[in-house]
Amino acid sequence: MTSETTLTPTETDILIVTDVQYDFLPGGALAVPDGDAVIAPINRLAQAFRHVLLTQDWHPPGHTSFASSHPGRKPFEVIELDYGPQVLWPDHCIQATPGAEISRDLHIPHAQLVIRKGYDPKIDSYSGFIEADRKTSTGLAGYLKERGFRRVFCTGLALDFCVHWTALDAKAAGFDTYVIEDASRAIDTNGSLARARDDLRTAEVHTIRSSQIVTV
Ligand code: VGL
Ligand code: ZN
Repeated sequence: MTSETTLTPTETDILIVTDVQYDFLPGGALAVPDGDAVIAPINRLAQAFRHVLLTQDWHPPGHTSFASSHPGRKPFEVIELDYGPQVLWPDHCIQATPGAEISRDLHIPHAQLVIRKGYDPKIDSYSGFIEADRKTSTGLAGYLKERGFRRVFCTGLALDFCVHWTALDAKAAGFDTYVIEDASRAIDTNGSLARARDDLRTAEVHTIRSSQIVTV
């Protein structure tokens, strides 16, 4: 699609709102630069979608993705785990802590599902679909297929990690997939944003602006 095309959400479209949680917002443990800028566009977009689901990063204390779990390591370093390279993060989104709560400034009472991810102590999960071992499924693709969805629209935090992997996996699962760029913000560590954009383009995930969604 071209950049001027507009889209009207239908019964077979779903909006995915990724990880709009206090730890990723200003003042949080892993604050995404300008992260709170996603809230207004997401609230606006959500009005146009009958079907919305949220994801929630949800780690146990001592999670393998935390730098604090690896003596001598610092946040944003990359280490090799059983399943491959892993960026190490500050402790964040610990289950049932205030930082793991979804922002109360999101106004999406009609959201139908919250999918939690990253709860296995030994496996990270950026994607809402498949964990970082690239084997363990969250069940989300099956859920969306069983309900007859065809197009998936991705928003939230962070563009170069959880939104990126969620969009790639949605596409790989057979959904026509869109990332709504101005409803997302990036962490951008070690070139991650440029890589994410390349990967999305290669995978033929569409990148659009929220103004292209008809929200009457
Ligand atoms: C995320 C890093 C670690 C994200 C989650 O939501 O993009 N990034 N955990
Ligand atoms: Zn995380």
